[in-house]
Amino acid sequence: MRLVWQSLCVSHASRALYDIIGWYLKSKSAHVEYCPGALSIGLIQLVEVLQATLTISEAKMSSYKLIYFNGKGRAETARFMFAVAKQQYEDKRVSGEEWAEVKKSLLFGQVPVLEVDGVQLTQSCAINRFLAKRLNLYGNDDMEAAKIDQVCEALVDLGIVLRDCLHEQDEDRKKMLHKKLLETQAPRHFAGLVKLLDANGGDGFFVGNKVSLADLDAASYFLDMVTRVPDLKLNEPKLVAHLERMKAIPELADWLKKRPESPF
Ligand SMILES: N[C@@H](CCC(=O)N[C@@H](CS)C(=O)NCC(=O)O)C(=O)O
Repeated sequence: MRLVWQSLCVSHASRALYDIIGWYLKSKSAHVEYCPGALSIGLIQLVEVLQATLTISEAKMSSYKLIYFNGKGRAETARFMFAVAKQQYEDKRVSGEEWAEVKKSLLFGQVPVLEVDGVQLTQSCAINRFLAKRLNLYGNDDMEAAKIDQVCEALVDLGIVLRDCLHEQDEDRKKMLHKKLLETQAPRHFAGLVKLLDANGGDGFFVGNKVSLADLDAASYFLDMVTRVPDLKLNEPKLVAHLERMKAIPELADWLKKRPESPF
């Protein structure tokens, strides 16, 4: 994609500034063509538009390979982001036979792993944030990004309790964890999430005025993770309505229709 950086001048000083920025952007990317002189529009807006366009074009031009098992688990939020952003990627699902060999090649011997232009990234939260930034799903500013993190971290906490409960082998302890999850931890987390939705208007997104990592992470949890625990119901109408809104996003609806069957 070719961008034309048109430097504009209101005064000699601003002209110099435009030229410096134009030169800087060109030095950073071969996709910017710097043409001094011409049109007059606001410097800040222009820089913002350029930065956003560069980020998007950088995201679109990279190659992505997501490595996980044939499951939703810790990889599905990333898949939701790829779907909503209409970003191409390789969805590599490692089979049981391949796993021992693949494991040796991974930094922590675990998945998910995201390869970006051949560079390996591990840890689902780091992968999700990286993708959210790349795919313009991380809010409009630092405050929105922090609010998005807030939702994701609450879901991580809930996920820990949920997995503890699922994986516990001791029957008595499993019962105790299950009761605690149903009676204390899930209601507390659900209530907090409803408060965050309410604080943002109640019937839209978790943060700001557009879909973000927070919404897609919540959708992935409530659609897949929560259903794995017997008797755990998403019994907050506002969270159910939020999930329905997410499922209605055409690109996500399309992914949900075509995603492979998987055991978890
Ligand atoms: N903190 C890591 C945990 C990764 C993790 O536990 N991965 C599991 C699958 S969900 C795994 O690779 N298990 C196989 C193994 O450890 O051999 C993350 O969030 O990515």
